[in-house]
Amino acid sequence: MNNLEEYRKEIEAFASDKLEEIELFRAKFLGKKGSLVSLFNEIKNIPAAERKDFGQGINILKQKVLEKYAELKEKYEQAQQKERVPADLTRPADRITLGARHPISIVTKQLCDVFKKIGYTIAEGPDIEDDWHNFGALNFTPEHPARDMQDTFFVEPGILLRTHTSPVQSRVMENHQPPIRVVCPGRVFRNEAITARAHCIFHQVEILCVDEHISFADLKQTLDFFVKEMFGKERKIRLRPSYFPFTEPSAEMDISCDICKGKGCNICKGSGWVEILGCGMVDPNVLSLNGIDPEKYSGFAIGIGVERTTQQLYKTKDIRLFFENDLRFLSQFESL
Ligand code: 2U9
Repeated sequence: MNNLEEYRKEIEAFASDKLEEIELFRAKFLGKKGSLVSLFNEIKNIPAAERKDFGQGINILKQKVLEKYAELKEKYEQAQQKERVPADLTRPADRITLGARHPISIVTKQLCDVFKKIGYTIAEGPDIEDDWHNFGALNFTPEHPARDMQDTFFVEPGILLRTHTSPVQSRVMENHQPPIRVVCPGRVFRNEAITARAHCIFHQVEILCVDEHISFADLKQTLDFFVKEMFGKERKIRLRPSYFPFTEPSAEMDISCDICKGKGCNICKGSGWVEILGCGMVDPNVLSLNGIDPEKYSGFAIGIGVERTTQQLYKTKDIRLFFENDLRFLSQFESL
């Protein structure tokens, strides 16, 4: 019992503001080889009559140690808190890493902006289309061999992933009478093998102009303006006759290849020219199919492949880079 009294005095007298000493105090009494453990082991040697008081005495000491330890630890932590240097509010903030816009988004916007300058408005439509808007309304009869030109992903019979953005223009004509001047950006899908030059998902920007007295000369003027705005005055262009079910006459427009400067490379298939777009006068039958009087109105349409345009502008050689989400590629583009 005398021992207990000694320990009580020692516990009550203990004081320290050093963490190490506080921890040692706790270990001295409560550790595996601590004084109180030894006292508990003593119980069996104490006469039965005194055993109860002895046991209670040890428990009281244990309680005192725990209280003292908690009190000193709390004081220590409060002191630490006060000593801590306040934050430097004038310190410049950490840099925020800005994401970059995808090159396809950058170029899609540039293409749309060129046409917005001359009075076109943007029209968009669904990626999943019906057979009528993707094919029927654009002069593809059910057995039309041109359907084979665009290998289609079908969702269910009659419902498909659009193979071009032309159904958007069909929907515009369905709902509006001329004058119509729309630019239609969007993602399109074709069941094609993925190579450096082709992908099963790609992007188009299509233009439709329908009004009274629209002629091929208006189309050529618009193409001329577009190429000068987009690629600069020094780029050469050439038009080649072509065929599309929805335009007559139709043409394809090439610009001189900027990657090899006309010498020939894998992008231009060695020709020095890159096909940038297709175009033509809207077939009168397409106007009729979409509720517009071909006797009164005529129009032209232009279809631009965004990936090809982007490759020309940024001199990238492999179309797959646009779809791989590799940050080493994507972070090279501007964020604004
Ligand atoms: C309507 C009427 C006519 C859209 C056109 C093209 C020519 C064309 C290609 C360019 C590159 C597709 O991505 S690409 O492979 N497009 O050549 N597209 S005329 O003509 C239309 C569209 C809608 C109602």
